[in-house]
Amino acid sequence: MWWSYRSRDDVAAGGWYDLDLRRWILRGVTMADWGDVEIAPAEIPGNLDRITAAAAEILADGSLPVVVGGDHAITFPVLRAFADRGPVHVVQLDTHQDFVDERQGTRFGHGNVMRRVSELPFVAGISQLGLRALQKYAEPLEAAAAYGVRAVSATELRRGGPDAAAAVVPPGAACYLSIDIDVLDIATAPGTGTPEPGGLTYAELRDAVRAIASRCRVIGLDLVEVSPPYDWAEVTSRTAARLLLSALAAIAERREPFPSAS
Ligand SMILES: [Mn+2]
Repeated sequence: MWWSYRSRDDVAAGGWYDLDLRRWILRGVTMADWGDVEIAPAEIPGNLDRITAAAAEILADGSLPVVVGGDHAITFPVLRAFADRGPVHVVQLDTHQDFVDERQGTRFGHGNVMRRVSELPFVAGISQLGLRALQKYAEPLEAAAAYGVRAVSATELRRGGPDAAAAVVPPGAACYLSIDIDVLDIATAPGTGTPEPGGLTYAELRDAVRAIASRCRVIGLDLVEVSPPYDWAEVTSRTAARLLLSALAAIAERREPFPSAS
């Protein structure tokens, strides 16, 4: 999916009146569905390359990539498309750190993704918010700490609210936002592969995203790990869709240009 600030005659952009905010959101903002990236189940490097190429096309168009998954592994290949666009700070909302280097021969799965992201030379830092999973091994914890991850637990985020989210995001920086739906409580987002109790409410997550979007300059985002076959009554899908609209509205209100390729 891509989204453009530029007005386009062929796409209606009337926006929505948000009864909670008491104002119009996303008026004049156009969006378009870029389609799906074709995935071959047994061809991991090729899949990653196709995802990077698709994200690069969206960036070359001058639009904001909004990538919906699916497996959290996609964050790494999407970020590779930003290689020539200056330093990027990554903000991850997730139950898990996803910092495992290798497990059973896998280095590019959804549990490895932030480790691989940390190795990208243009990634200036990583903030992880909403953490609360149980973890068996110390090595990923130590690697994340050694890298200098700015971590905010689920409890810290709940108690500190949007200010706790904003505090770990560098002001004015170009940020890539990665939202793993399992940061929400298991009751709010049951349709995901590794749900956990003790997570955020929808409103807590939305307010954190708004705080992040007003603190830094979001240049791309993904929302991942929504799994419709595991869902009930479209609870997770509807929550994810509404969250994306709220996130895009907050990003649009900053109205700063995207970084161009150097
Ligand atoms: Mn994740």
